[in-house]
Formats: sequence, structure tokens, C-alpha cells
Amino acid sequence: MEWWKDAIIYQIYPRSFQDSNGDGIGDIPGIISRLGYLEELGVDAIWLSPVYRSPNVDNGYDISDYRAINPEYGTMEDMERLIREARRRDIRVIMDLVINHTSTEHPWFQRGRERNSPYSSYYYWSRGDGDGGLPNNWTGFFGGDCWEFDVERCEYYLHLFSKEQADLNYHNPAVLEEVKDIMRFWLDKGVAGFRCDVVNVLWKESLASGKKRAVLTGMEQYLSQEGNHEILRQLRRVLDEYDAFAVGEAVFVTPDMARDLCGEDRRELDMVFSFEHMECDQYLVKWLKRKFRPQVFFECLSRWQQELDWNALYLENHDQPRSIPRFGSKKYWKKSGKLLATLLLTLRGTPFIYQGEEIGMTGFDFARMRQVNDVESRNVNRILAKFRVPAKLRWRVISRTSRDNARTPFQWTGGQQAGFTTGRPWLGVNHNCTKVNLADERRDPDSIWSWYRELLALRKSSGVLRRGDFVLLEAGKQVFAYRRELKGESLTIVLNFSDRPAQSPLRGTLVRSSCPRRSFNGSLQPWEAVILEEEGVYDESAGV
Ligand code: ISL
Ligand code: CA
Repeated sequence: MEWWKDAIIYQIYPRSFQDSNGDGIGDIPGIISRLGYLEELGVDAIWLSPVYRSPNVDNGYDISDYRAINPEYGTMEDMERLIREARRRDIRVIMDLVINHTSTEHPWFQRGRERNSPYSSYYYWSRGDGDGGLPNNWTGFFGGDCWEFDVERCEYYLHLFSKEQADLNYHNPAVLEEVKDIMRFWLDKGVAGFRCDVVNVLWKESLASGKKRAVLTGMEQYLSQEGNHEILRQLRRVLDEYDAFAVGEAVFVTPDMARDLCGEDRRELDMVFSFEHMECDQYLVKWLKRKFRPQVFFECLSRWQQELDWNALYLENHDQPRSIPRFGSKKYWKKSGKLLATLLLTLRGTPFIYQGEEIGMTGFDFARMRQVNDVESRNVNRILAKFRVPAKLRWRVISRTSRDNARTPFQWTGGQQAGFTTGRPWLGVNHNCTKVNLADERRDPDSIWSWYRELLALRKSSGVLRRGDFVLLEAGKQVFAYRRELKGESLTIVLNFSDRPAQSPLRGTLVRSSCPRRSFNGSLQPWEAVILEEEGVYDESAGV
């Protein structure tokens, strides 16, 4: 039924969305209490970051029981109520499916430590090279090597992420059967589908050492292998039993690789989250920031628009620092927030709004490492300290890139703890909640939030925006312009990514502008976004 092609999906990071019982931790009853808000905003589905039982080393991405709810978040009854209440409001629920690894507290891992247990080969165990060396030279996503010695079994196990997240071994067919059962368990409860975590690294072709790289040495053994495609095709059969949906998080993918994961003829995923546009402001690794170059960003986005029939569109999620300080301008906070909203909601694909993005949240305002929770940031801090990088420089790197930037509590109001909790929040609330908060923005017709709502409604009412083709008009140093076309109708979008005004050769009847104006004569204010209709004919002489 492809409902997801017309949908706008909202990502919830449950721990930081809404606390209901004053323990400082967001929870499922909290989410239920905000369904009215999500309905008012106009989203069609919510994707919940993991709510399964977990020791929370990686905030739920380390699962110890796939069929239980983390008691901090509520009960199974709460979850069932959420699904029900959401459905009543025509909002689908999508769960996070983390199947590359489990927590080392998962019973499979615990029992698998014994060699003659049926779970013995659910994970990658290896003795290493015999004289104290590791089994291979691979390096992990959170920095450092990716083998941990288990004293009980006297062997190393593989972990591409933290050492508390052991990689599952799909060479053992029982593992895939377990995953299928887990999917059916949740699909039977009425979830509409899954966001599949790091879904292109499941299959490790071999454990051979790899060519040394700046990031992820060894990736050629597991990045988008044929074995991985076979796994996805099997998962698709389960999804098809329920007409369910799947978006995959695909790391280090090129458009070619992405097409193989979600091309219509492939029968694997419906769409993928890719990363290239998130890498426009870095050298090699995310910790090495460089100045954001809008043109590189435009070219990247256009390439993905042109090369894939359908994209999962996002500018933020729980792993990425907030988009305004990154791609926009702190000085032009409101204007650049509106411009980024326009970008997200006018490209071809399914837009994913991350909680807080719709009010222009800007990351954390922490002053020191002690305030940071993210396991990745902590690992990196430790590694940098080992290499004697001074604390000040470490903090500079981490404060700009830490995933906690996206994880501070949602700013509902300008009051105590931003209305997130009556207790002490698990992660610090940004003090700018007095200025950036839903309560104020909802009252203000000129706010970022009001702009989101308006664009959501516009996209809903416009077949061109939902389904139209993408045609690139300009990817300049500061202006990004494109047309969406469907059956002879078209809309032109012009975005000025700069603190300076700009001039565009494009003309048309004004549909929307993020600045107050009645018509459009080609001049754009700083960070202005305009949507034009009909006569949006491009002047070829200006050159594209
Ligand atoms: O930036 C990255 C790669 O360029 C990483 O953030 C990577 O995409 C990410 O670590 C993978 O993300 C997913 O799996 C992790 C979990 O920590 C993340 O929160 C999740 O989104 C392990 O499950
Ligand atoms: Ca709580």
C-alpha cells in the first residue's frame, strides 16, 4: 500500500521526550500524553528509539530482552496502550529493530559463554592468535579495537560498537529465526514496521584482518555483503506477511549500495537513511570538523535525489548534533530553522522530523565532560586522553560532536526543567528553553514551529510535494534551488543558505516565503526560503 510515500514520520527518543512520573526519565505514558500534540503537528507515524529492556549502556541500543519493555519506560500494557491510542489518532508506530548486536546481558550471550550451550555460536567467538594478540585488526564504530576477552569462556567476542554490545553471528541460521520471531511478536501487537539499526553490516563474510583505515578497519569484510542482502530478503518475507514497513540505517553507503538495499525490485528495505550529507562538515571522521560548505551539501543532496527513486530524508536524529548550529546560523536562528524545515519538507522522499527539530532546539550547553552521558563520547574522550590530547582540545571536539547534543530533554515550556520532568532530568536541559520552547512557539504564528505546521499541511495538500520528481535548478555557493514536478504541475523551491542576501533568476507566483513578502522578484533575504508556483521558469542563460 506504500502509505509511507505520503507520510511524515516523527522520531521520538523516549528517554528525552516526556517524563510522566518525576523520575527524570522520559517514558511511554509521557509519550501517550503527547499524542495530541503529535496529531496537532500533523505527523503520520512515530518511530520510537528502542524501548526494550536494556542495561542502557547505549541507551537502549543494547537490548537484553526483545520482548520486554524497559521498566524505566513503563510496562507492556503501556506499550500496547500507546499503539492503540496512536492508531485512534491515525498515527502509526514504528519500532527500532537492533539486530546487529545484543547487550552482553542478553540470555543468549550469558548462556552462550558455555561452549556446549545451544547459544554457543550466536556470537562471534575467537581465541585470537594464541600469543595474546587479538583475533584480527578491526576497529569499531566508537573508536578502538572491537574484541573483548571473556574470562568465563576464555575467548574474545566481537563488538563493532561498545564492549557491552556483542555482534550476532548470522552464519548460525538460528539467529535469523530468532529475529523473525521477534518481528512477528511486535507486528502481532500492531506496530507498522521497523527502523532497522545499522542494517548493512549484519553479515561478516569472514574475520580476516583488513586494510588499515582511518575509520572501521575491516569494513570490507562486512559492509553490504551478499549475505547481508540474503538476510534482508528473508526479513522482507516476514514484513510482507503483515504489509509492514522497513527503513534501514545504512552506514557508509554510496547511492549504488543504497539502491541494492531499497530498490523496488530488490524486495529488501523500503528506504534507507544514508550519511553522506552528514559528512559535509567533517574530515574523514565525525570528530574532525571542518567548515560547512553549503555547495557540497547541495550537490550531495541532489545526487541522492537523482540517483535513488526514494530517500529517507533527515537532517537530525539522536546521533547527530542539531541542525541549526550545524547547517544554519545561530545568529539567524529562526530564519535558518525555517529554511532547514523547508528543505526537509520539500525534497522527494519520506521526511523524518526528530523531536525538538520542529522548535529549533540547538544542542547542549554543557561546560564539562562530567555532564555528558553518551557512551561514544566517553570512549572517544578516553582514547584521546590516552594519546595525551589536552583536556581543552578534547572538550572542543566532544562538545561539538557528541550525540548528547541531540538528546537533551524536549523543551515543552520555558519553566522548570522545560516542562520535561518535575524531578531531576537524566541529562541536562538546555538553559535556552526560556526562548526555545513549544509553549511560546505555539502561540507565535511566526515561529519555527508554526512554519513546520504550515509546511506539513502544505505537503499533505500537494501531490507535487509528496510524489513529484526532483529537478535540480541551482546548487551554488549559497543558493539551492530545485523544482518538484508531477503531471505538468510544478513547484520551485529557492533556499538562501547565507547570512548575506542573494539574487536568483527564478520567478513565479509566491506560494510561501519564510520572510514577510507578497511577491518574489528574485532577491532573497539572508536564510530566506521561498516556494514558487507556475511561472517558475528557469533562465537558462544563468547557467546551472
Ligand atoms: O556517525 C556514525 C557513522 O558515521 C555513527 O553514529 C553510526 O551511524 C552509528 O553509531 C550507528 O547508529 C546506530 O547504532 C548504534 C547506536 O549507538 C546508534 O544510536 C544507532 O543509531 C549502535 O546500535
Ligand atoms: Ca519517567
